[in-house]
Amino acid sequence: MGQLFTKLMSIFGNKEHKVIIVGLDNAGKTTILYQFLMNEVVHTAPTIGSNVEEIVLRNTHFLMWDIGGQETIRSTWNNYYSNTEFVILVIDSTDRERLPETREELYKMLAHEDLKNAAVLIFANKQDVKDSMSASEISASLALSAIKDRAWHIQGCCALTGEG
Ligand SMILES: Nc1nc2c(ncn2[C@@H]2O[C@H](COP(=O)(O)OP(=O)(O)OP(=O)(O)O)[C@@H](O)[C@H]2O)c(=O)[nH]1
Ligand SMILES: [Mg+2]
Repeated sequence: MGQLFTKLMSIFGNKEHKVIIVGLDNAGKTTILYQFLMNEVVHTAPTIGSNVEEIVLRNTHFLMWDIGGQETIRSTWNNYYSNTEFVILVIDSTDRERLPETREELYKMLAHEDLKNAAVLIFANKQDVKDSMSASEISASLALSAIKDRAWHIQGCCALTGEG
């Protein structure tokens, strides 16, 4: 039994899961990546291209790709899609004006063949800022309840403290 478990763990436990972190520029993607990696806030500059880190959470290995969110870079997101198991969409909850733009990017991603089996985690980031939109407000604006073809979850968070 023990041996079997060890064998199964060696097959499943060490598998690396590919995660992509996407969202508009300034959403907090890079801050979140390094909060995951080091439990620290790093000083960031806008990401041109991507950052990648291997992160181990409860014995599970994730290869996390943090991709730049500036408009010109968004057209390259699809180069990162193949074999992605989890999409983390980061939203700046203070940025009401650009929520429709995020919504457009989200539904474009969901329609992409390479992401049809990927689960989606949405971080409603910057919850520390007064008057930021709540996770439920964002959920309604993005019509998340209409997503029936995959697992998804929305979570309010603050990348500066790691809360959420
Ligand atoms: N108040 C507050 N500021 C945050 C939070 N998360 C990130 N920031 C700030 O938001 C700014 C942008 O963060 P980044 O992590 O560089 O954003 P990004 O999504 O990687 O941006 P691009 O690389 O341009 O796509 C930085 O000044 C961060 O310190 C948060 O939870 N609360
Ligand atoms: Mg970045």
